[in-house]
Amino acid sequence: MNSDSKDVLDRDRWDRLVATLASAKSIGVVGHVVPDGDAFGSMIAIARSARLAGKSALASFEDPFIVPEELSFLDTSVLVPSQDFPRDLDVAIVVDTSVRSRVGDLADAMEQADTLVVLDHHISDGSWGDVVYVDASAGATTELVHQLLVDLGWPIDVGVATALYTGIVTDTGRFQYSSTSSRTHDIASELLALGVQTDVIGQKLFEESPFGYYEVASRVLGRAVLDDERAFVWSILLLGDLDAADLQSHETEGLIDLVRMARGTDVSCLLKEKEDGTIKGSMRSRGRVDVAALAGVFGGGGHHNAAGFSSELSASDIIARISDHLDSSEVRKSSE
Ligand SMILES: [Mn+2]
Repeated sequence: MNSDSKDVLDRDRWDRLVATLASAKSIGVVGHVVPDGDAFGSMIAIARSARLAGKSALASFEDPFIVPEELSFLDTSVLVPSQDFPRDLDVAIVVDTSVRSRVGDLADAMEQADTLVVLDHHISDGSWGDVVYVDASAGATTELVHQLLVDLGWPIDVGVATALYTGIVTDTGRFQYSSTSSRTHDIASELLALGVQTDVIGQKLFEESPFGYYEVASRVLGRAVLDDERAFVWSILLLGDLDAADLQSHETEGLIDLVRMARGTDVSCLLKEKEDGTIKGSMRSRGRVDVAALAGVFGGGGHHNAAGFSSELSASDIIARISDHLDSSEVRKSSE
């Protein structure tokens, strides 16, 4: 397919997306499990803007129904627990993932809606949803949501703008990852003009943690292993660490940003023990290695520079497999 016909296809998909939402009277937005700033931002921006436009709208996500303290400045009034998600909606829209299993039990309820919409910036096979729009060049799903709300002509007040900005500032690593584009900054500029308080948001998101986080961070950093040969650094968070520090698992999302700091490394991995006996892995790359492909080894996925997976293997087996793949030509090839 040449790029012109791909553009036409994308245009068609986008027009269908806009038309579907424009004609909907009731809309339910769903983010992926354990929503991050982009998922919460996308959910809340769409639901709040839709309400301001006179629609019936709400947002939800899989239990546990927790809004992390660092996102408590968002308009949480549009959020309902997953058991209250309606089954008679005109449109159900999933944001920040395209994968059915990533919304948990809500998938069944979503599929009862007249039209199931997917809006995302992760590469996927596009097999789920009636109306699917995926743009992997977007720095955050909220960049796409912003364009959507503009094209719909729905109101963007300071509450909507704050939600949109939150998705952008978190998913682009404060405007520094390679996914950050001039478009990212253009949108942020518009949002600031609408009254978004970047200093207040920045402090909540990036400059605060519970004191117990110090204990957990010290344990995880103390266990870090540097594999010089493979330019690989990794560590593990044990279940007991959280109890010892009285910390919830959703409060450990930023730990990978500490683990990935080691100079001279390309790839980092943080493993986390889960209650159900599985291990969750977060991976980061400085750009040479495609960690989405690496996460794919365990059935996970993500972006070139940030990806994740869940596994029933032991920690040592997981690290051995990652090491093998870092040695293999396959990963090297995708890194060139
Ligand atoms: Mn995202």
